[in-house]
Amino acid sequence: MMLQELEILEKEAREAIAAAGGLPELAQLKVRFLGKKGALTVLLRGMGKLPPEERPQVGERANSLRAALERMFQEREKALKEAAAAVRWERERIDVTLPGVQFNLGRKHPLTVILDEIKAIFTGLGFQIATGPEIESDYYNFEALNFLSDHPARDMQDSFYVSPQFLLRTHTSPVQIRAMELRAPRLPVRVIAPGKVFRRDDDATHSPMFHQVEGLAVDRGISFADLKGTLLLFAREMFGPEQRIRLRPSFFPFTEPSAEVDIACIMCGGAGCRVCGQSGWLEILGAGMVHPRVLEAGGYDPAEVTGFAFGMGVERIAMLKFGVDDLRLFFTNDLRFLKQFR
Ligand code: 2NM
Repeated sequence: MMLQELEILEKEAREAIAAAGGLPELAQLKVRFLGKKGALTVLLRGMGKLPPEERPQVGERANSLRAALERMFQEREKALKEAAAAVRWERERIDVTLPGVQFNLGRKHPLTVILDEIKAIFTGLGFQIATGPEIESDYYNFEALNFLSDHPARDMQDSFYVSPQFLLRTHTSPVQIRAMELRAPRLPVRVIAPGKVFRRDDDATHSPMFHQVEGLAVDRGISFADLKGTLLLFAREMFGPEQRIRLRPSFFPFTEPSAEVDIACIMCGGAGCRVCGQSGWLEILGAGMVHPRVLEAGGYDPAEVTGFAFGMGVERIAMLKFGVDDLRLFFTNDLRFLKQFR
């Protein structure tokens, strides 16, 4: 009778263990069949009512059933754990042979490349970098720079005025005036002013916004030779150690004397070609000795100090160095163009 009950219990347990869908369910079944108040324990308590000769056989059967069920629980637990791990692996595994996520590295704009190079050359010579507002007063943009009140550059047609007194700066020279004002009467002054400037033209060779770097050195005894030496060194660092320059007389309101500075053509080396219009020379800079009235506007006494100044267009230098023939390419942001520069 009792053996029969054990048999039924075994069948019931086997089926329940096989059907258990998860570990919590399996743990519950273990309590139900093998726990202190479980089915097997309850059955064994009834052994006392058996005739003594039947007890060993039933006891043996009960013990082996307990061992068999414990083994089944263990195996089922292992199988459920493995199944769960396999599911997790399928869901989380990383296929390292898959192509990576493509991301495009940015890079410097070609004008920034050139601007950074120019800055490095002049900071290496002891110049400091000065910046100032892009909207300037008539005073800083023209008056302090010795432009006469009827100078054509002051014309509404040539500049972007935002009011009768204020305009988008047409050069970075006003930054030099501000730098002198801040530093006077201390010496020396050695600054470069890089930045955006604005003029009212727009064609293949002129953009309404372009970039300039202007330089200024003020001290006792600064000479035109200091200017020439500085510009020659710049040309050689920028265009190669053999680079030659030449200076031609010119005129600017803010310098006297003034000069246009050429470098030997970087295409033909001076022989004459299409790039230099057969002249062998390329104009890259304007320069001169700072006008006494400009030194005065900056807070310096022109009887005590002299200074040189120069200015260059960043786009022009970038076009020459990179062989770009249309200025507008720098501003249309076509990636096919921009990706060609390091
Ligand atoms: C140029 C050419 C010559 C220049 C002058 C000054 C200042 F403010 F110090 F007077 N800064 N830059 C200068 C001189 C700029 O650009 C073609």
